[in-house]
Amino acid sequence: MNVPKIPLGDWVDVLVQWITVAFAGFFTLITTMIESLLNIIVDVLSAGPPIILIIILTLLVTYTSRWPLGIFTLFSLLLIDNLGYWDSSIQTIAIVLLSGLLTIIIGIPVGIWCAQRKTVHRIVTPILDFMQTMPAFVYLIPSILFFGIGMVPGIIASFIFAIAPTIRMTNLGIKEVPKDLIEAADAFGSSTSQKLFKVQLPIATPTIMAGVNQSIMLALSMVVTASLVGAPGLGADVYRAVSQIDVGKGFEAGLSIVFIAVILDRISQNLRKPAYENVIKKKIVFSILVVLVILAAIVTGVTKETATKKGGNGIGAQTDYQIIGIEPGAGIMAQADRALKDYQLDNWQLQEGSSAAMTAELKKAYNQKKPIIVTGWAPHWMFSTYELKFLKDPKKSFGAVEDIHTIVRKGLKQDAPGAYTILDQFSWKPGDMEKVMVDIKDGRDPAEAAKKWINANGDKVGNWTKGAKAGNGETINLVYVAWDTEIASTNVIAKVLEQNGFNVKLSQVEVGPMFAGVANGSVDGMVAAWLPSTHREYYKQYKNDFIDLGTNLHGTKNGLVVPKYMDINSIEDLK
Ligand code: PBE
Repeated sequence: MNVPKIPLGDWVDVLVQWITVAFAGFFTLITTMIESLLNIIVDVLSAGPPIILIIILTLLVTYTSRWPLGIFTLFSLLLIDNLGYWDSSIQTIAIVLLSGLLTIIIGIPVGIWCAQRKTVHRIVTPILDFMQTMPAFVYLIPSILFFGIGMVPGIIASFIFAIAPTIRMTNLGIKEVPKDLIEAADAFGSSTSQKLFKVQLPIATPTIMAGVNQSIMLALSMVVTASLVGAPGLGADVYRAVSQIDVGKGFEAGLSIVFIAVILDRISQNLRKPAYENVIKKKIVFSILVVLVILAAIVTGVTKETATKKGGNGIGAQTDYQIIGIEPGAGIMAQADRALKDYQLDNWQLQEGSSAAMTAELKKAYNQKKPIIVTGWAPHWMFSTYELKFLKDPKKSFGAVEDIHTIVRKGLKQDAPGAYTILDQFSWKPGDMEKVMVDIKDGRDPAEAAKKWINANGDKVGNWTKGAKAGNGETINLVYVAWDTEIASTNVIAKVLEQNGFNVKLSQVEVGPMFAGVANGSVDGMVAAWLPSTHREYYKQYKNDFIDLGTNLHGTKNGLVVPKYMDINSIEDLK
């Protein structure tokens, strides 16, 4: 059939673009509100030394769910602290509590409304179905554009993902209230709100609480996903472990998530009917909790006043002392960390996220002429799209001009000599790569952009394929990381291999797995090793297990990048 593709994606793009601009003020307001709320929760939770919160949580779990679970809580929290995941855990708990709170504030009223009006129910149900089945990753994209990177888009995405059970269960709970009770209430002439608050809600509470409990668990399950857009906490620890293939750290952080899940689950499940209610009244326990929270808030308020402020109106204050980074495993992140130390930028924070989130942030700030500092590298389309500059790096924390190497698995030469030769002869210039990158950034499909460049550069491609034995449909597996540079190079070399008789499969992975995959022979090769500095650690770890075919591009550069309208020139100016 010859029906043209419906540009659904383009329409959504335009819509989101429009919303981003039209509601910019509104989004800033929400961002500030959520950020301050979250800061308050984090401050309250970390008011005293960890042991205080550990004891309080232990007592609370004991009270709601009996002493064996109390003991479990005590030991698991002590273990988390001992392993060094306490701060991350606090951040994770704060994120979950806040998204939980939002689901309650919004979810319960909507659920009630659904129960009271058939039409509302009919409209809301399919929306909920949609929200729950749309992969949660997808929400992260507009979230970044609306709310920037950091915890706010994470909270919003968790909220959307988690709210459904609260709405559904509230609706269900109220509908299941026995008819005769309602009739009795009606017979006594109660108003709708009397009926709701005195009869329906009390009876529906267990069901509603079951919904809230599920929502909290769903919010917790979002923490790893949310770390892709820079939400801090245990999720970020897990993500970091994955991208550096650090099994030990991954296990520790994962285990901490499990502990916190159990604790939050038991508290929220049994809060309504605590195990030891007959020993101490619920009211007393809640009052003590409220007093503690207020006390903690006062304590942190006071210490904050006296603490030395980061403040000032220099570049730090304008950018909130944040440097927008990319994937935690990227070499440039380790270099940026080193820069923070080399230049003694103790106040500054390197925000983890992804390359896509970084360029989205850059675009947003640039369009509003706001100050922003990102980890950037050349060649990159951002330099031809925006007016940007590298900050000078006199201490060479980011290394010097580098090369990109092609690396293949052992044995490829024997198994697919033609592909080996092509990969070995593959070599081009930063300008070439940038052309492909700009094309992709302008919306061309990567494979198409690669084909276009190949067609226009037959001479260069001819040199790569010279003397290579054509393939016989052998499969060649290439890996790459979703950096703009590597999306371009990998697609070009893949097309060339395809045109020479190979069946190329591309897999997008994190940087650690990319090196590990080639080293253990589960994939055939990659064209993305930045050397000698950027990927030094990965290279050192695996260099005996793969074959380095040498440089495919010379002249890359890493560093901190800012728009030209900012009037700083060197990393030293950040002090
Ligand atoms: N980069 C692009 C990568 C290598 C390619 C600079 C973001 C890194 O830092 O690991």
